Amino acid sequence: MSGIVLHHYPPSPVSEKVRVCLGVKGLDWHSVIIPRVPPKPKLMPLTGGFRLTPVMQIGADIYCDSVCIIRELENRFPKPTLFPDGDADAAWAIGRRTDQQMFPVILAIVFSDGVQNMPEGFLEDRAQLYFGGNITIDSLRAQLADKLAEAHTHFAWIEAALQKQSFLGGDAPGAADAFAYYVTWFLLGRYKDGPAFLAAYPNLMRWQAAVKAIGHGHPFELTEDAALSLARASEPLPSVGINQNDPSGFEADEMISVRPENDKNITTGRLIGLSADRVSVLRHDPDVGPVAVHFPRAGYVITRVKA
Ligand SMILES: N[C@@H](CCC(=O)N[C@@H](CS)C(=O)NCC(=O)O)C(=O)O
Repeated sequence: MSGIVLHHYPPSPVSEKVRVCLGVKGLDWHSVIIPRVPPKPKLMPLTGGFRLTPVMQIGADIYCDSVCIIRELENRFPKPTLFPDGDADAAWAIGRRTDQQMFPVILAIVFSDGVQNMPEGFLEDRAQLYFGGNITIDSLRAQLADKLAEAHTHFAWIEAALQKQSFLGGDAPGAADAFAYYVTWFLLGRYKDGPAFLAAYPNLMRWQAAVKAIGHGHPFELTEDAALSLARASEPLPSVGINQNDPSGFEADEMISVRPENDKNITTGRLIGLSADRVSVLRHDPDVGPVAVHFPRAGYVITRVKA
């Protein structure tokens, strides 16, 4: 077994991005289904506060955010690569575009359809997380035409990119496909007019069927309690050093807190790793003992905790 534990839930689009990468690599992994809204009492001992989905665990190392997860998958399981054309930067640029420009637009479109069969508190929670609190279904409906127009701009670009090649990185699938697929999957599956909207893009529809056919590798169900036991029985990997050129001036072993730019929940711990791509803290949890929690550097706010 690979040792990978993915904490996720099936309808999570960002988790779908990671599941496709697991499929491209053909990995086996443990699947832990977590709640769709807080509280997430059995995830918190691992992340120390971070509540977004997905989270990847390998032993006592916890990887928060799909960007951090996918980088770690490529580090630990390099073959087959997620960057078949050798241009990882180009793939990550597509990822930034789909995460930062497309995902918010698709969210607004999907939510304008209303939310049926959702857990209690779902709409209030997501309104706060994604729209800063001040939205209603009616206000989203009022913007729908603009959001659909913006979505066309992005999907037309994917359609054009797929004109002469099977996948976004060439003949073989990779991370760029996962990055563009998850927003397509979200629109197709959760917006009632999504299939009609995307029917205008034949290359994209052919491609999305091919990415879907890749699957998710080999998931095996695991309970949240079993995942906590795995962390308890493991030691985090050794720290990886501090980038002295980081503009923050943070030093090894300082107590810091880390949170996503769009969320108030913080994770506090001792700084054990800082690079251009990643910030890592070590925390001691009463339930599971020492855990290293890793985040992307970009898009996260790091604060020094006063002693
Ligand atoms: N930047 C994060 C975004 C993750 C995200 O927004 N995930 C959604 C689910 S698709 C989420 O966390 N929703 C709230 C929740 O699951 O509690 C990443 O790439 O992992």
